[in-house]
Amino acid sequence: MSNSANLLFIGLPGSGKTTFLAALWHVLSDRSSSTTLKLRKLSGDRTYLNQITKEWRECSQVPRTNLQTEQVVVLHLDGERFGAFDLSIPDLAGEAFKQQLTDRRMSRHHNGFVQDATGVMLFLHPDVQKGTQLSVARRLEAELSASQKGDAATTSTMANTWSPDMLPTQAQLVELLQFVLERTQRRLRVAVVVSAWDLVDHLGAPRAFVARELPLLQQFLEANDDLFEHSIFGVSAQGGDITVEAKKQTLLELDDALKRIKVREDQHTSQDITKPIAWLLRGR
Ligand SMILES: Nc1nc2c(ncn2[C@@H]2O[C@H](COP(=O)(O)OP(=O)(O)OP(=O)(O)O)[C@@H](O)[C@H]2O)c(=O)[nH]1
Ligand SMILES: [Mg+2]
Repeated sequence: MSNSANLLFIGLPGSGKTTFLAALWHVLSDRSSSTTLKLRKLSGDRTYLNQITKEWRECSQVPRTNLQTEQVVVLHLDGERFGAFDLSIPDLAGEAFKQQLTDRRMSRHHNGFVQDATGVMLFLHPDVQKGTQLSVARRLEAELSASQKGDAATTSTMANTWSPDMLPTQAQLVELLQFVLERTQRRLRVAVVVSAWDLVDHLGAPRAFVARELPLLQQFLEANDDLFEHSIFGVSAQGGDITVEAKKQTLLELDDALKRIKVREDQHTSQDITKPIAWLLRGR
């Protein structure tokens, strides 16, 4: 295995990319738990990681990433059967991915990250109801019947106000994956991470969740197994909903912040947040 690797985190705004990185850095720098990947040494500029991890430890919301605050994080790691290697992960802004959907193009900057990527982590927040439920079906029906009636005023506002937000989340995620796949010759691994897993853990395994809530995404993942391998993880990086004061207090009172983290794959749950990364890197 070569001694460097690059991952690409993709996901819409608020899908949990920065929170994952913050929890990952806590676990790696704390070094007290047994994880598949471990921190080999501290070096380079860790200002950004330390800042987001401080927020994470205090159960405060990590700041939203925007085009100005995007950073590339470099981790010096080690792991059994991995050897020593340096892992780069850019923390990109969900806004930039939305922009890809609107513009139908990718910035040169992002394209560079795609070319370098050895694996892709696709984040989605489990609150995917928006854009997939009856509300959207009803609105589309209303718009269709307005256009059939030749209601010019309604149809012209429709045309003017179309935005990628009107696409169901699962269609947006398939598009984002397609943008990446079109631009790479490699056979990538894709780890789908359902973030905020604590909110939906009682509903079953991550794979079943995706099959039920995002069937188009699931079909896309399965139908393209000749292009890429995928796996689905449920990750609670924060441990619970910090906007609920009582929940936040419970999280803050834990004797060890590590206990907030849960990673589920099929029926197996652990606290090892490096697992999805290790799975991606085994594909190299
Ligand atoms: N309940 C719960 N909520 C979480 C968890 N992890 C993240 N969240 C919430 O989900 C949202 C994700 O936020 P970010 O991590 O900033 O998402 P992001 O993908 O970096 O977003 P952008 O920077 O806008 O691209 C926040 O509101 C978090 O509080 C979790 O483990 N449990
Ligand atoms: Mg972010």
